[in-house]
Amino acid sequence: MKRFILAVALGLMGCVSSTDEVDDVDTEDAVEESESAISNAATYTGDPAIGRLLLPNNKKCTGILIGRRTVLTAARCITTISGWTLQTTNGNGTKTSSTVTTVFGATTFVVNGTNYGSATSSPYKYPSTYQWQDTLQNNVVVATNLRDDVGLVMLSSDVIGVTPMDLALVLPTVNQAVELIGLGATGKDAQGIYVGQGIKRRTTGTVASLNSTHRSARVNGSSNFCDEDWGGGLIGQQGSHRSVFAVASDGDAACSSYSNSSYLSYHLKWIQAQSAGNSRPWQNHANQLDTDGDGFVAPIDALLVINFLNSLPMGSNGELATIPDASLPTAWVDVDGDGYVAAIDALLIINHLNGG
Ligand SMILES: [Ca+2]
Ligand SMILES: [Ca+2]
Repeated sequence: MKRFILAVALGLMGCVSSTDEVDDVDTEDAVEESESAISNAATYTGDPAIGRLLLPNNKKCTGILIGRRTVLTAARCITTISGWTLQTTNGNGTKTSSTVTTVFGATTFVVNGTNYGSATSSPYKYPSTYQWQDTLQNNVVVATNLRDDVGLVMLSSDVIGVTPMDLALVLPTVNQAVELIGLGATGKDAQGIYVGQGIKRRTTGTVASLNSTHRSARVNGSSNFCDEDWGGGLIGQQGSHRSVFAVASDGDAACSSYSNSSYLSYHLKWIQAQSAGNSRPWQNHANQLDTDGDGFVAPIDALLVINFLNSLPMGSNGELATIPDASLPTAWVDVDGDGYVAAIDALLIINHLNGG
């Protein structure tokens, strides 16, 4: 049955290819804001899907709308940690937690000027045995070992009028150009207190290195993610499509040396499952028919689905895999957003092309 449908799809592809011409126009740069730093930066008005999370106990973070009611953030924003063990000598050493507890309760996502309340459950991706460990140097926290610092806030209702952002399907790469966007602090005042939170800011940088143990990407720079930017986005280009590659996780206390962000392609299956299909990580939210994300619906978008289907091993049901590997698509091939790649995903594009 599957083979028959594919044959039909391929036949239709031939018709479409011969009749449709697609202009080869580069998509314009999606970001035309200044290159200002997150520290002491001008405000950034783009990316309405990136908003502020108001959490219990007056805690605040950044969140990114990735489904109509799914907000991506850092696990550290929606958990509490306790049972600290200090092992220090002359102010140097480690500080290790023993317990991680999910925060339940009133959480508000402020997006595009509107407040949305959350459901009571906030899944996070830390391993169940996770221990948070800070490194102390002269009594100052200078690094953490955050790992899989990925969390979701599920809203009680759909966000209206804001297109969710798309997740990158591939890992970031070293030297990749990225944007750092969040609503955190600009730095510290003379008393050492973080200031300037609550305003969206943007800076740019390049990925300095990847940590495969913590599954994070490091960006060095004198202006960087700062307090309350956690949960913000490390955003770059996958092909010609602007996508969220990683979630802001931690950095140096002065916000002027480095940051680490948990990359997301490893967690797409988890995100799909935890959001009950709401986030649809293998779907292009801006236009689900545009699987390569170049801004046009063209035969190549259907062909990418068909090629991926044909590359699946014998017996595969098309369910998208758990972790990045050779079997994962590098295009947003799940047109209907059900978490599987099937002939229907190609046919939806082909039918659109034939009808238009
Ligand atoms: Ca396309
Ligand atoms: Ca599908």
